[in-house]
Amino acid sequence: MDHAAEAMRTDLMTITRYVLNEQSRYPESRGDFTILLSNIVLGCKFVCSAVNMAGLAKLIGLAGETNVQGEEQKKLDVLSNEVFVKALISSGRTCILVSEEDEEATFVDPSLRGKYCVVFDPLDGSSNIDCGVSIGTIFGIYMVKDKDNATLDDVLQPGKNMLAAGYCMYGSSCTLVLSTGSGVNGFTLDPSLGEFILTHPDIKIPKKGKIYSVNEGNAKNWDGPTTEYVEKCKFPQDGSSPKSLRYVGSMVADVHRTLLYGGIFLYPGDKKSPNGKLRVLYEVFPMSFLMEQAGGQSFTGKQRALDLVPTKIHERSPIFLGSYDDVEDVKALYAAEESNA
Ligand code: FDP
Repeated sequence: MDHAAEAMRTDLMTITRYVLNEQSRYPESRGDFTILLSNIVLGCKFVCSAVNMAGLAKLIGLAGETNVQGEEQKKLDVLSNEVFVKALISSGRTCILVSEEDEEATFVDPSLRGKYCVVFDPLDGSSNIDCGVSIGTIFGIYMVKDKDNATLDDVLQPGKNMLAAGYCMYGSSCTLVLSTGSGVNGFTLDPSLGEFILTHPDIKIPKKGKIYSVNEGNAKNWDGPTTEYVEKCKFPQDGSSPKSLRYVGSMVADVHRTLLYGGIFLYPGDKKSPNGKLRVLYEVFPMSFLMEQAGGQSFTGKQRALDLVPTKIHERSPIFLGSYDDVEDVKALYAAEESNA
């Protein structure tokens, strides 16, 4: 028997153990972040189990229908939102919540307030639920300035001020990818233990990739640099091989593949939607934070994505993120367009 290998296999690094280890590096820490994170993890486990049941939705009425008992059931995205909002508030560690599902920000009752603001999309890519394609939860965490005088400005901050960001992908396995500002780690849910186990330590995105990921159905309305970039992916002029196209249409799945295999994910602005589709606070920022922490880049077409200062909680922005060199190519095309203007 290989005792060293056996010891490794039985020495499980759960996400809670990982965060507690991180916390021990800060003697002043009182465990608030660990408590907040364990409530986020609880929300992810709940949504994972609900998503796994989605195929049975017609039978048991998970998808906004009436179930066999004649009870009205909530749609999965609405249900996921309720679970996250309740888990976050009950943690006693949050102050302001911004959810994709809620038009207004939630200011937590002063008696339950803590120091963190959480921005999140409880079930991103929800148009994919009914066909069983991977979907996910995305979140970012800020620190409030003064919890007794919290204002929207506490969340309308550039992404570079986030303390942590992550996503949980509900796919062939349930994977939670997290950065607390010192690298990126991936944890996979072991359903038999009900625990997220560290399976992808210190994720680094390849410096250059072989895949581009975009909704090409919008090409007719793209601007010059985006059109030129995608053309270069298909017909490279420098002797390199063309890139492969992969597009799930579910941001968490497309970004997860980009992070692991390298390449670029783009949702550009176009003539119909100059700001693109994706939301700054709970899609663009957390994914950009993870990309940079993994050694990649994220660009809006004008600037580093994490430098953006949102003025509205549901603001959108064009986004190009992924391998360092691939994003560098996009930046060069936008710079060339600007210098020709
Ligand atoms: P969805 O509309 O299914 O909720 O922002 C949401 C999102 O999915 C992303 O997850 C995904 O990357 C994008 O929209 C897909 O948009 P297109 O259908 O326009 O390609």
